[in-house]
Amino acid sequence: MKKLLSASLMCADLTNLIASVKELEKAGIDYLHIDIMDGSFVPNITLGFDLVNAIKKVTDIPLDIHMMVNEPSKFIDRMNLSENDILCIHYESEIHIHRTLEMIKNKGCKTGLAINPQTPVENIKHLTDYIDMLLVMTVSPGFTGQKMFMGAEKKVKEARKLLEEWSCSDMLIEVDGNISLPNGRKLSQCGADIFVLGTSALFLKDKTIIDAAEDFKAVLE
Ligand code: S6P
Ligand code: MG
Repeated sequence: MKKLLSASLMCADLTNLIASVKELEKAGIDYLHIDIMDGSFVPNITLGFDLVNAIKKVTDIPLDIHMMVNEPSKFIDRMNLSENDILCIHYESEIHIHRTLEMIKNKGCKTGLAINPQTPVENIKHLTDYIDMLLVMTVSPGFTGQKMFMGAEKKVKEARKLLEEWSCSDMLIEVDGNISLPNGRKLSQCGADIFVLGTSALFLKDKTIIDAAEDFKAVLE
């Protein structure tokens, strides 16, 4: 399966977001990762629905929306998405998660389900028919610039193995948090398909976005 890059917009230059998006287009980035936090599911507040709808108007890069909010079902209607966009919610964020996944499916975009470091991959077993992408969090969600948790490689390997056992090998595995060049290479070998790139590999002080993206693609080959 082709390896895909998703740029985390909360790490971009927020004073000149359009310029960053245009550079990401030139760099051949596959998705724009938009982190939505509510200050309750995670101890931080970041980007929101108006930004999602605004970004949609200025680029054709598909969106990869990561909702770190409690009861995401209340907010799903607030975003105008198309069939190639991914709307990802957290397994831990709602009691009746199946109903919310169904709501996303009915919206016509792709469904993503994220699991925190402590959530076992087995928990998604009976939901696989509703999921296009499994997001294996490689840090506890909430902040940029954290260190990858120690069990991340083992967990991605296990996720890939279980998806095959459940006959869902088409499901994409995304990894998010401290995806540096060495961590990206290791997680790719463990079976990850989509890499969320933030301060660890894409938005760097000493490299342009285009050069950083090229370097990242090179380590996955
Ligand atoms: C964090 C959020 C992430 C970060 C990204 C930052 O909870 O979900 O998407 O924006 O992980 O990347 P880095 O390289 O700074 O960890
Ligand atoms: Mg994220």
